[in-house]
Amino acid sequence: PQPVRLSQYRPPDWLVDTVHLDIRLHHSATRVIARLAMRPNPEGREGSPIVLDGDELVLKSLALDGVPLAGTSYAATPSSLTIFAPPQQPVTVEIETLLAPSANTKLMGLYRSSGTYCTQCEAEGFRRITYFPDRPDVLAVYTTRIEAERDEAPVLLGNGNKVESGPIEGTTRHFAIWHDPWPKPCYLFALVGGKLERVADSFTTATGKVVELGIYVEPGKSGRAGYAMDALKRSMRWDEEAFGCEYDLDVFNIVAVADFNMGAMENKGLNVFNDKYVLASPETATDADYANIEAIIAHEYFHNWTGNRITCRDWFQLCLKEGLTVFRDQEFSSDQRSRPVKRIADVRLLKSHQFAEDAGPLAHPVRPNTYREINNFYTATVYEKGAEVVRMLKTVLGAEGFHAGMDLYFDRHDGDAATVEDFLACFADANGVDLEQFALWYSQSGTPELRAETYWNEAARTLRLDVEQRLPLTPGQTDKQPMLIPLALGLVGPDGADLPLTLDDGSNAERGVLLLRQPKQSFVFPDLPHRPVASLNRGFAAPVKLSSNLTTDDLVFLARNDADPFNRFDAVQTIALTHLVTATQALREGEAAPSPAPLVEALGATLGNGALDPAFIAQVLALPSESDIAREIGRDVDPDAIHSTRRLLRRTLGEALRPALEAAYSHAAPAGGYSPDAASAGRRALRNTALDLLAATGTSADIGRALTHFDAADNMTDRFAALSVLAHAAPPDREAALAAFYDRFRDDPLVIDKWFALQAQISEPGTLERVRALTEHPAFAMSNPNRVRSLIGSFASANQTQFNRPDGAGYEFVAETVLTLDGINPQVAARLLAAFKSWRALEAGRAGRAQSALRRVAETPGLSPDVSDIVGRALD
Ligand code: BAL
Ligand code: ZN
Repeated sequence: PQPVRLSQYRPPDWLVDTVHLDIRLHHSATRVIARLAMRPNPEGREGSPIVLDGDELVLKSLALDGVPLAGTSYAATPSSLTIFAPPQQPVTVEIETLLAPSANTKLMGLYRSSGTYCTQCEAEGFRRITYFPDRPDVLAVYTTRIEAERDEAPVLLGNGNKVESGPIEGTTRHFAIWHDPWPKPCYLFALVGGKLERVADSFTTATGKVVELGIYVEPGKSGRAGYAMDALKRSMRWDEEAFGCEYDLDVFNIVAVADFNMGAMENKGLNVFNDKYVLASPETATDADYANIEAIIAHEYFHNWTGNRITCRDWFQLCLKEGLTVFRDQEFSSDQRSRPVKRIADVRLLKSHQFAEDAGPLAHPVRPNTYREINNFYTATVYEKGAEVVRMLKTVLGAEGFHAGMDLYFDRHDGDAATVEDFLACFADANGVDLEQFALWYSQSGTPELRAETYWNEAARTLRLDVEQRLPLTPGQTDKQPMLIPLALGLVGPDGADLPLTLDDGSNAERGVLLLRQPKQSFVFPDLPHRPVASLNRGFAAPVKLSSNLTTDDLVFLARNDADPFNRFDAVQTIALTHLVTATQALREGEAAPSPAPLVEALGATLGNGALDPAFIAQVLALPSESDIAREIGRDVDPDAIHSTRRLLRRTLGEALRPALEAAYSHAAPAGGYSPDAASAGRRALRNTALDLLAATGTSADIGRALTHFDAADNMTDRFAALSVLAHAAPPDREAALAAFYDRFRDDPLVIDKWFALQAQISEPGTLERVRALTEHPAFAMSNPNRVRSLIGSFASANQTQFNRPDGAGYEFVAETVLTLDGINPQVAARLLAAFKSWRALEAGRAGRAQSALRRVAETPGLSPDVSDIVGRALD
C-alpha cells in the first residue's frame, strides 16, 4: 500500500450523525444491516461522492434514502464502496453485508473466540463489519440491535446502555438493543455474544449516579475475576479524585476472551480484554500478573475520557490518547503501590523496549508523520515514550500548571477528535508559556544523549555543571534540533542531605529542575559548603541516555545516600552496567575482568539497609538484562559473550553476598496466606531474587533450596520463581520440575503460557529444538496470539543467545514462523518480526545471517501489509 502522510490530512467529505446496526449472529453467515444517516461536511470538498472503506466485505444490498441503488450508481469492491453523485444533502445509506466470524483468523472485525462472538475495531476493524468512513474524526451516535440463537449466545452486549431485549417469538432466537448516547468514532464500536458468566457489582460516582458493573468470563472462571473488579472500582474512584473524570453511562462492562491481538480494548462502555489481563487467582497468577491486571483495567477505563470523550483526529495522533493514558495508569499504580518501585519498573520497560526501538531501524517519532500500516504503530515509542513526554510536561510546568492544562483540555475538547497541537495549546494557554521547542519531543525520533560533567573548584567553593545534548540520527531524520530537556537534579552533601540549588545569577533551579534548551550549557552553583555529588536526572524525569564524569566512588556514595530513590537504584545499575560492558569486552579480548568490588559494596549496603522497602531492594538486586548490556555496547554485539559475563557476575554476587542473601531469603517471607498487595508482593520479590542469586552459585544446597521452594509454594509467584531458577540454573532438576508443573496446570492455558515462555528462554543450544517440538504440543495453537507470544515471542525477544545463534538457525525459525503466521494473523506475525529490530548492532556474522533471514521474508510473494512494512523498514 501507499504510505499515508500526516501532511496530507483532509477533513472527511461526508459525516455520519447516527448509525443503526442490525446484526444477526451466525458463525458462518452473520448478516449486518447498517443504516447510516450521513450529510456533506461543510469543511469537506463540495460535490464529493460518498466513499466508504471496506476490508474483505461482501455486499448483499445497498439503498439510498430507502431506494435500492442501480448498479451504475455505485461501485463496490471488498475494500471500498463508492456512491457516485449523491444528492448534496442529508441522506440515509442502508448497507447489507455478510460475514463469516468463524473464518476470521485475523481477529479484527467480528470473530469468534472459544465460541464467543466478539469484535475488535481499532484501528481499522470496523470496515470488516460494514462499509463505513473508517477514520477517527467521523463521530456518530450508535444504536445496535444484536440477534442470536438463545442457546449459543444467551448474553448479548453492546456499547452504551441496554434499551430493550427479549425473545423473538416463534423462534429459538433472541435479541438485545443497545444505545450509546455519546458520539464516537467507529473504532470504539463493540459487540459480544456468547455463553458467559457474569460477576456483578456497582459503583456510585462522585455525583451519586449508580453504575452497574459487569465482568463477563468463560463459564467456570468467575472466581478469578474478583481482583479485576476491585481494580475497576479503584480506578473509577481515582479518576474522579486525580483528574475530575466521572463515568458517563449507566453500565460499564468488561468481557474477557481467550483470543485477542492486544492486551485489551477501550470500546465505549464495553471493554473487551485478553483474558490474561482479567483472570487471576493466587494459584494461577503471579504478583506481576496482578499488577498488570490492575494497570490495564485502569488504562482501559481511563480511556473513557482520554481517548473516547476526546478522541484522535487521525491515527498519527495515536499518542494523544495512548501516551496520555499510559501516563495516567502509571500514576494510578504509583498511588496504589510504591511510587519509586513503580517508576523503576516503568523505566526498566522503557529502556528495554523503547530505547531499543529508538536505537534501530524501526525508530519513529512519538507522533509519526507517515505510515504504511497503522497496526505497526502500537509501539513502545507511541505508548511508553508518549507517556514520558506527558510526564515531562508535568515536570516542566509543575503539578498545578499541568492540571490547569489538563482541565482546559477536558473543557475545550470534550466531544472532539483532537490533535497533539490541540493538547499542547491547552498547556501553553493555561500557563502562559511557549511549548514550541517542547513539541520536538513528538516529532524527533531517537533517544537524546546527555553528557553531564561536574567540576568542583575547591578554592572558589563552586560547582560547575556542563551539559551537552546530542540527538542521534534516526531513519528519515538527519537534521535534528536541540530539545527542551528538563534535567531534575540534586546536589548531595557529604552527610547525604541535599544542598541548595542556587545558581550564580541568584536564581534557583525551580522545583529542582534545570531546563536545557541548547546543545551545550553550563551552570555554576556558588557558595557551597562542601563538594557535593550531583544526582542527575532524578526520577528519570527525562527519557534520555545520560553519561557523566561521576566516579565509581560517587556512584557508591549515591547508592547509599541519595534522597531520590530512583537514583539510588540507578547508581547501582550504572556501576553494574559499566562492569558488565567492560567485562564483556575483556572476555572477548582475552583480558582480565574488572573487579566487581564496588558493585558488591553497593549491593551489600542496599541489602543490609533494613529501612528500605523489600520491593526496592529486589529491583536494585536485579542486574541489567542481556539486551540492556547489548544496547549499551551498541555495535559489534556478541550475545554469547554478554551471557557468559552476566552469568559469571551473578555467580560472583551470589557467593560474595551469601550471608545477606540467605538472611533476606529467611526473613522476607510474608506472614499469613497469599495477598497480592504491594507490600506482600515486595517481600516475595526480595525472597525470590535472593533464591535466584544464591542458586546462581550452583551448589547443591542452593539448588535444593529452590526445589523445596517449588514444592512448598502455595502461590504461583513462588512456584514460578522457583521453576525459573531450576530451568536456568539446574538442568538436571529442570525436566522433572517442568513436568510436575505441566501436570498440575495442564488444563489452564494461561499457566501453560508461562510454561511455554520459560522453556523458550533457556539459554542453551537445545532450546531451538525444544521450541520447535513445543509448536507441536497439543496446548499450542498458531491461531491464538497468547500461545504464539509465549512460546515464539519469548524465544525471539527474551532469549538473546538462542535467537541470535551464530549459525542463524534462530533467525530462520522465527522468519519461517512469521511467514506461516502471516496467512493466519498478520498483526501478530508483524509483531513477532519486530524482534529483529536490533539486528544491525550485532557482530558481522550474526548480522549477515539476520539480514539473509529478513531478505527471505521480504522476497516472499503475497506478504500482508503488516509484515511487508516491518521487513521493509528493518532492511532499509
Ligand atoms: N487502544 C488499544 C488498546 C489500548 O491501548 O488500550
Ligand atoms: Zn490504550
